[in-house]
Amino acid sequence: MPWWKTAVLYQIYPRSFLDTDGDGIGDLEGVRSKLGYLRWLGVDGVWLSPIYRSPMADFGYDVSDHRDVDPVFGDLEGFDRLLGDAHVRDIKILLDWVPNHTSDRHPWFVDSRSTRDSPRRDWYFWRDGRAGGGPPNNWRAAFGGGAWTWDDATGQWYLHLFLPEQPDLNWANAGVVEAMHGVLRFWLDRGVDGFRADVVHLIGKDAALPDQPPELAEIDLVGVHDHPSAHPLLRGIRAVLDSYAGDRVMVGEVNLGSPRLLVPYYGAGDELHMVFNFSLLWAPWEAARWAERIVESEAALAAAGAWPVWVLSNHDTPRHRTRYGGSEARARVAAGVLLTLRGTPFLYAGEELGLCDAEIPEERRVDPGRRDGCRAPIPWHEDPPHGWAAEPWLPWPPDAGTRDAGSLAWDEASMLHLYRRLLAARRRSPALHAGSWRLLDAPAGVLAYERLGDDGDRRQVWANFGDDPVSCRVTDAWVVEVSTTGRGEGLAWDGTLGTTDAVVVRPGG
Ligand code: TEU
Repeated sequence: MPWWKTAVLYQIYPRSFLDTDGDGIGDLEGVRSKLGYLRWLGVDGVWLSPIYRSPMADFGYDVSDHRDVDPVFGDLEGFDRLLGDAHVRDIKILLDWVPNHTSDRHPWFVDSRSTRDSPRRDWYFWRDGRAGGGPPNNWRAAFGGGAWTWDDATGQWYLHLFLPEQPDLNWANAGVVEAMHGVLRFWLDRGVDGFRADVVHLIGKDAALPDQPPELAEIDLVGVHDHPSAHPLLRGIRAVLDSYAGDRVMVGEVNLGSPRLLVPYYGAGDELHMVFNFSLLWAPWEAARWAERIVESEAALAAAGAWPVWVLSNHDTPRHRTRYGGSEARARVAAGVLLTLRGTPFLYAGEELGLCDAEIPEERRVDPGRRDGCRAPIPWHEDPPHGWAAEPWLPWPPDAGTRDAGSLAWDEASMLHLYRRLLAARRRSPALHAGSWRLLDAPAGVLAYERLGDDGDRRQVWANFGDDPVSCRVTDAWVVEVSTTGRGEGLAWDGTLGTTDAVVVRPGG
């Protein structure tokens, strides 16, 4: 199996991870200094949110130079040191590739907007307004308002599905394709192991840019735009990665609402290697809903031979412990499920510490999408500034002085050690990192499933989402390999589960 099918990957939002140069903003040296921690934790690779030169209107998702590191994070030599040290520790590095749009300060857009005759005019979407005035169509932008901005200098509108500072690239233009493939090659030549592709489904657009139908006219396109022209473009992108040795991988962010809509983005194994499945991230805290969504995902993806990807938190959504009402017990059960499903799980830095979102006073908010809470800095030591070289750009999350990595590393009963035990159990079990998945009958409020490895390795996971203890009917003799409460590990399992409690069990007795 290629490395990315058995791996557990870990998203780092660099500006919130660790500041080493005293500007209160995380940097690449901070990431490099924690590679030993990541190895100790047991993750196999890192996805770095954008580190490129950017005016930071959308904190790096508005790229003004794809081939350079923004000075706030460091420089290219510093990146090469990070990559080299990661590879020494057998940790892979994925960069965040932002194909749908650039910054309005990118030289390409500056050229494109300079005159209607610019050779790069068609690299972006420029259109006259409607006959009666107003923008060319009814599209809405993801951070509010319309998706078009008027440019006085050349008397046309330009398209931006996000901020006006993020003009959309026109992937029907061969120059754009060549230039963005060149960006991939620049980093692949440097040795990166792959990419997370930002809203990659949006690069396929109908050149006529037709109005959204009335029922979709009030929402932005991110969650509903699904155009077939994306697929030949993705085949071209995949061909670039496949021209490199070493199983270079691309995981796509495709924000469509159901797993069956994600399957086409794998192509016939010639488009994206992986596509984020957000169905558990969007699920309420109910065992039956989780079971339904896992079954639905398995049915859709397995039929197409598409490799599943699971995630509960990222830099765009409230952290899952916050979503679960602040319950650490629920976050522990969620980790027990996330790290034992079939496919590749992605962790979001800080979830192993059981962090909740930070409370952000209005005057401290800086994100256009009001996502600051889940981007709070990661605490490493108990005393402020918690291992950072200066007070950080955002407020600390709750309990930063007790939920810091240093304090939890000393507490074997902590969430951090639970993640480490789950990662170790996954790594040593072919059933967990490569086996099949099937749902088991279970009492109400309990999600249960079995994993089977080709070599006969076998595990079962029993997760009680409910607030009452429950007794499950088990047939064979089982030993508790991991318990989210820590109780009974290494002992025979009698089928009982406590309140909000999960176990990973292996045969034996
Ligand atoms: O996110 C796309 C996306 O789904 C989010 O923008 C979502 O619409 C928003 O968070 C709702 O508040 C990707 C990146 O992950 C995000 O950080 C960027 O802001 C966005 O694309 C534009 O590049």
